[in-house]
Amino acid sequence: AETKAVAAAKVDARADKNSLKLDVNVFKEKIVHHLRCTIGTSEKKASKLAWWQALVATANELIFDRLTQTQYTHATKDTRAVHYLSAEFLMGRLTVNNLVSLEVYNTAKSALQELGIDINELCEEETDMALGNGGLGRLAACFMDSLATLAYPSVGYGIHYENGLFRQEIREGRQIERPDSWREYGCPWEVCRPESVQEVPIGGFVETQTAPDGSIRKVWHPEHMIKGVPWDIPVVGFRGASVTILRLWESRPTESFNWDVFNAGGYVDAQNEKAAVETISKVLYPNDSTEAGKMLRLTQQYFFSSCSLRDILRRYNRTHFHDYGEFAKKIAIQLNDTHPVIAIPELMRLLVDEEGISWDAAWEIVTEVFSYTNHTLLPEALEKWPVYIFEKLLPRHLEIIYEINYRFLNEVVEAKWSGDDEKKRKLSIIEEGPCKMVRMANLAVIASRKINGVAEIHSKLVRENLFPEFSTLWPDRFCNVTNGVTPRRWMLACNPGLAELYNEIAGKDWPLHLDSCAALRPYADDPQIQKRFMDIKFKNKVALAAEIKKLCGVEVDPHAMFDVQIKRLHEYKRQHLNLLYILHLYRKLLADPAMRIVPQVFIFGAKAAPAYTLAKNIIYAINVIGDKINNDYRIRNQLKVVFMPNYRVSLAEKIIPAADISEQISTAGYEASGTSNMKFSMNGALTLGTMDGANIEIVAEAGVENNFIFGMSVKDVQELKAKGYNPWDFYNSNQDLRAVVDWLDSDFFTEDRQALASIKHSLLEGGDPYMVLADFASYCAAHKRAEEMYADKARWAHAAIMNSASMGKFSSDRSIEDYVHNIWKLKNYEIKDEI
Ligand code: GL4
Repeated sequence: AETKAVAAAKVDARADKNSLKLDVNVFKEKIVHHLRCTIGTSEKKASKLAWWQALVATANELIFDRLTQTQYTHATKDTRAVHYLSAEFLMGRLTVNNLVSLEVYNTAKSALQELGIDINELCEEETDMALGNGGLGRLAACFMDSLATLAYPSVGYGIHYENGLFRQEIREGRQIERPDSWREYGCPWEVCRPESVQEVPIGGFVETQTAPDGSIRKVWHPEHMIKGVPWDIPVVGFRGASVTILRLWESRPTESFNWDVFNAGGYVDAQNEKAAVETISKVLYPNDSTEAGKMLRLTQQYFFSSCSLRDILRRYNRTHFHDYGEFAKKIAIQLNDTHPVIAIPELMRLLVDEEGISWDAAWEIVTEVFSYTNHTLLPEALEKWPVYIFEKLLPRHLEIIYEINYRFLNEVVEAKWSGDDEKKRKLSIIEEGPCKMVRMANLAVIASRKINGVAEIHSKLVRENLFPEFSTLWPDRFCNVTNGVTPRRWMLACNPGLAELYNEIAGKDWPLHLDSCAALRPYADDPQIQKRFMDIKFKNKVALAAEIKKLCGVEVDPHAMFDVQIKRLHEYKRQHLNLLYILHLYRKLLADPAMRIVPQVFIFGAKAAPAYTLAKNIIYAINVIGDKINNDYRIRNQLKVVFMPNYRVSLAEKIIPAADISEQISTAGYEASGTSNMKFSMNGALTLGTMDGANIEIVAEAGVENNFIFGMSVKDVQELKAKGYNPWDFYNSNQDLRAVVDWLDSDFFTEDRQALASIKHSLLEGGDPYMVLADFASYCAAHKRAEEMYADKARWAHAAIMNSASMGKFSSDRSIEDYVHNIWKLKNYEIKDEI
């Protein structure tokens, strides 16, 4: 029974919490209290960083209480939960979002103001959590936000990278990579959980033991044990609906680590081995949609998958005492791409070798529990691991994979296509050849209950082009879940002006029911609303112009059309197509000095994988061409080109609300979904794009007439490829195109003409793999339409409003509901203040 003192303390705590939410004075006192008692400084001395830390400590009072309530509810109800395994979570900054979700942003802002501090400046102190490369990692972060908001029992599992995606500096136009030590001085949002440490074996050999009864047992004698230390980052649902945990594993040497070496006086050697283990969670691989194929990468994948599974088993067994009869009822595991697919043989191993369950029973559990999301069709992204690496790191897992494969080929494939060795060769988990490989995607499909793509067109291509035989075999396993993004971060928090407009028109619940933004559509032609909407945009453009001045030293006019392409640099995304158009405009302006165009600012942000030379040359080209154009008085400021360095989540939050045009110009069939396309539309930018990925669904909602669609369709691309694509045909027959391509091979822009010429080379001799030249003419025509519409202010405002007000479908809440209903089968629970 609760003592009176405890009951009274609870009442106090609750009253405390409420006053903290509502009362500026109480909030002020709390911040100062934390500044003094948590951070250990005073108002006079405190740096901005210290003030920010005190602000976070104050928010954490509310967050941890909600977390406790959430976990209590889920534990007492013994809920079914989803476990989202992802090598990447691109969380960005948390402060504004958490304050908004806790509904204390305005209280905090006023409290700080009274203390003489600008909340915006404090929030700039936070380093982005950049534990991901791009869309795939950011999607995982949006999903965490929605899971918490919809209060579904869930855990995100990933890697606690010491260094996230590299910081990009631009020196003389070139990308330089710098380490991103985001938590060098600690991160106040994360909590270490020593009580949940795991130990993971690796390396060594497998011994086959035969029991007296003739039965065979496999015993793995690992070479090393790695300690996994969990760090928890609470994710706050909107209005505190629930608090979900993102659990990230850090690798450390075990206590017993190399005790022998140590005792033998090998202090230095022992330190080396220690460093080797710590390397596992040291750094995020900076490749988006290319596999690294390195031993360390597989070690990372195995390390975090194994720690996560052990954590899941530990929690399950707290109430089920090693009776696995209920396991598949309580547990769903989502594999975010092939990165965590090693979890499949690992769960088999844990169940069969360590828990003593029969193979068949274990396989039944495994195939009930796992589902797999595919995020790309690019062949260079489909992970394959050399068998020899497996033999070295995970010998027992390799045996299990062979067993899964043997049963699959001889039972399933044989039953369907008896005697068809070609089918077996194609569907096998093992790719034969001089270097035998393990195909992780095949393993994922064979073991998963559901396999989904991330947009309608992509899911169709997953079925028809990537896994045609598998989808014949198991048609019901394949499905689509179109991506979404959280409107809390990507509208409410980053675009307060627009949020206020929706509050008035759609009511304050629109961030929970994005469909309700459609209430703005009837006003799309109302001059007053148009003015209001475009004034909000203009204000955002003024703010971005200031940021551009600060970061790039370039003056841009906020009245100009802001045309934005921000995403990873990759040939399939075709930043160089954009660049060719810029050259084309520039050339026209130089040829006719009297010409007047709609003033335009082309804004780029992109990181290139450090080893991707052509991508780095494209960054260089954007910078040197931009430099030339920006300083050419002859064109009278009608054209500006800026490359904003170190593109990341927090920069996207400043750029997107200020965009007029969203460039989504991938070769059709290559961009699985795209997610920034959704963010831009929500914020009233018009899409200039191809019929690819989610663009197709976006324009279906917002109206093709309100966007600028161009270029080949997926079918066109396939047909042209089949017929034999020759870029020279386009080069030779289009004078404008030839002129700009040739311009790249000149010393007009830079002494280092090689770098720019390499782009021309890839487009001609290189065969133009992404058909840039084939889409050039149509791309120019789309720009022309955009320029014409921009000149008609009312028409433009109409289109901008229609885009913003039609994005209900692209809330990540809808995506999560799709996952829940079609795949995870979860129930959510209201989280009350119970404990
Ligand atoms: C990606 C896709 O390239 C991107 O289109 C998609 O939106 C994202 C999330 O599903 O996943 N796949 C890889 S790999 N990186 C991505 O960003």
